[in-house]
Amino acid sequence: MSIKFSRRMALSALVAAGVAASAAMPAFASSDLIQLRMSTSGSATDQRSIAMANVFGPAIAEFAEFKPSYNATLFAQGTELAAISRGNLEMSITSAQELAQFFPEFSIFTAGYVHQDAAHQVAVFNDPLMDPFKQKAEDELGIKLLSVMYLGRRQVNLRQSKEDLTVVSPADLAGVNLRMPGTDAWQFLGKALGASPTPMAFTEVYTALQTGAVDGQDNPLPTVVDAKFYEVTNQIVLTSHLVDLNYIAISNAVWDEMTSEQQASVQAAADAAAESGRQAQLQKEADLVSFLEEKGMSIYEPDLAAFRNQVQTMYLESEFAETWPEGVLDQINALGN
Ligand code: KDO
Repeated sequence: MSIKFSRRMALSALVAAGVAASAAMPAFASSDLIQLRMSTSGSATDQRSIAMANVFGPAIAEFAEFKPSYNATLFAQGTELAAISRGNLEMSITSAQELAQFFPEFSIFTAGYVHQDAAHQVAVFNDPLMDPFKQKAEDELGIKLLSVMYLGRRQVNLRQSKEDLTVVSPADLAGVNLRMPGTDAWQFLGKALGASPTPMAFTEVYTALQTGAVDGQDNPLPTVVDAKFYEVTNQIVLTSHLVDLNYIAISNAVWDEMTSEQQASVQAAADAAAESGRQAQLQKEADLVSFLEEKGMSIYEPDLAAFRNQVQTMYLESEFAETWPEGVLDQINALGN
């Protein structure tokens, strides 16, 4: 595992140019409504997308046109932040893993078994400990993080039947070719689980599972259902290794052109959308075990202490932990149960 500081430096130059370019090109269309194009790799039926379309968009419709685009059709997964910085996009539903490519310290929010639940994510996001992280994204990337969205507890989802492979501890995942999204922080999480991680964009995962190009993937239960991964896999191991989040991200240049009333409306709309999506996703997580069992999936808990011990130890001994600001992990833990 290596953290690519050199890439970060290269990206800083690109971003500096992009921020300047975006400032010169305000995102106003002839209609005078502020144009807010949002690119996400999520589907239109994902709860985060639904919340943005049904709560965020209508709440700001008086002065802004919210134009979401799904399934990474506008920008490929992981390229949205650079697109916003260059002034080619106004919004995305981004991840800490993507931000960690620019700012390695964001990897603290990507580490397994750090966030405890949805409420803990909100407490962390709204705590002053987040201020330097948010400020850096604004200053160096031209991106404002508006609110935190709940994606859910990531579980290990495999093609093998439970009879052929029962996963009790990380040792059982040795040699398992586990698709993880394509950044260093994601790949490390796959390794920490004991698997052999393979980088792949989300939109390619169904086919890769169907053809056997990978043995499995990890995502929360609502995503397994939304993307129909249950059609091409046989078991889910409830590792809950990452209580996963996304941030609602918006271009700073566009934000700065809004009036303070518009900014307040956008902020309130983002918070309301995040809350609505969070409640919907939590409900789905609770409901979907029986749905998936009816579809023939084996769903079971492994030795959670064994997974937690291995994952936490590997993170603390990693180069990632060296980038975490002093004391922040303790502050995060203190905000939990
Ligand atoms: C994924 O690629 O597995 C992931 O769950 C990563 C998340 O950060 C998020 O981008 C998500 O995909 C997509 O929105 C699809 O749900």
